[in-house]
Amino acid sequence: MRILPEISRTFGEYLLLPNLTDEGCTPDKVDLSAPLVRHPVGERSPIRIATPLTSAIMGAVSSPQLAIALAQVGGISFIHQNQPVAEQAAMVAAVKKHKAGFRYNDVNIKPSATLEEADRLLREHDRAVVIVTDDGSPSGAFLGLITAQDFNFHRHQAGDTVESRMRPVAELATGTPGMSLTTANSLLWDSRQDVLPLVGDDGRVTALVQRRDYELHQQFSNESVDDAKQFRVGAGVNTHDYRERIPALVEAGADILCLDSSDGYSVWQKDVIEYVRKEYGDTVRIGAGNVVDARGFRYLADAGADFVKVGIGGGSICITRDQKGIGRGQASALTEIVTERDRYAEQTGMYVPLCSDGGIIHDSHMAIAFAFGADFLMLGRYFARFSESPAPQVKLGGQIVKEYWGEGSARARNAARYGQGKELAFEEGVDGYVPYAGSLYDNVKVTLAKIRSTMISCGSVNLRQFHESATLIQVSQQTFVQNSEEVDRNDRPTVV
Ligand code: RVP
Repeated sequence: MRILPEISRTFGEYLLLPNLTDEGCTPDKVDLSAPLVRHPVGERSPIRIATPLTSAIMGAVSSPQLAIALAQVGGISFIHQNQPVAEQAAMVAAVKKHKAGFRYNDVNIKPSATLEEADRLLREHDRAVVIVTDDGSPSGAFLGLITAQDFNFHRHQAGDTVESRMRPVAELATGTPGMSLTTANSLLWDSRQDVLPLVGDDGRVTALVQRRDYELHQQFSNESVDDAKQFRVGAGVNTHDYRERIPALVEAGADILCLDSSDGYSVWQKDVIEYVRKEYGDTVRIGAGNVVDARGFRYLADAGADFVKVGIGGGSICITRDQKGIGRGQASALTEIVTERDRYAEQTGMYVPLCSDGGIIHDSHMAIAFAFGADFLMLGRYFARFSESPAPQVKLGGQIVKEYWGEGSARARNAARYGQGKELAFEEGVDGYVPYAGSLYDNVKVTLAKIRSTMISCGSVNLRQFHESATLIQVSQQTFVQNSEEVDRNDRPTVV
């Protein structure tokens, strides 16, 4: 037995002291971009994100809808693994297909179909246009386009054919496969169409360029996209069915994987990383965790993890510390592991990014986590409150709330995450509510403005600088207790 000579501390126990703010230090100059995966010191990480926020690997948090919204504002989501392989892969594929400079032609209809069917397709797929092909399949011959503006059920019968209202190919501008996105966008705007189909010599549509995608790109210039301009998305994996799950996720287009475990300091995680390296080399990226000390970090970094996730027991819905007596204050865990990350970089020449996972209650805690040296954050409660999260929205005592449950709760029963075998013998999380907070776009904008403002006060225009120059001070016990009581009243999930 050994007892560490320190106290386990959380973010709320610290404040930042300002540093000199000079002329070059203005909010518009702050670069919040962060490396997502390991890279040689001095080189650029192969995957960077403009917004250093990721959404938790949780059923209540990361859906395709949330993943798309988060990628649009520059972050990345991790689709949860507590579901059958095919369902998780379908969620990943849904994100990858949603938007691209060149989008897949995936919503098609036959000319003989009814307007009612066209209307249903437009709504179900949230599209402005359905592509009409001779057999109604993506590989059929291109005949025309039908949009919501082409018919109105006050003027047209639901049973009228698509052919009676579609805009036929002869009247449409089209592009050719292989043309650049810039040329395609110019054609699109000149034609005043909502969509430009790229049509091959065989008369089939190979891809679409949509006006809406162009507008979104202008609005969110920080999007997380891959080389094909498709949104980036991550996916959780476990140490049990990885031989089946990982190939399916890779096939679905996942940009990055992450081992999902409450305790990642295990030989099982090393086995999974070795499997990935053997099967895919560096073409598949995988993060590992969670750990709370230097030994755990080094073990996973040596095993080849692309990033390491820090945090045990700090999640807002987590009761692991009560149930198992295991965990560590997030501030203490980060302090030790950040030192080890930097030592590891010096010794090996390899920088392994750190993700601080859980325990962010106020936006100010995000700045504190970065000040401690985190490269990027993973958040559950924060994202669960938004309209894009998959959790049901309900009214409770006159207040609108969203349901939010832990992966170790009886509701999620994510036994693989908690190493409890096939069934959860005891709970490690609660099932509760969080106040509904509106759209992700609006909230992330405000949160990032706060982080930028903190960094400006601390004289930093990028995270690396902030890591190096931030000065933290511990608050008194009395201040901490007062803050915690306030947090309990206002922000923590209300347990059912
Ligand atoms: P928070 O952002 O404080 O809500 O924490 C989210 C994190 O909590 C997740 O990313 C995960 O690491 C952890 N978690 C998820 N479920 C549970 C649980 O049931 N104990 N904990």
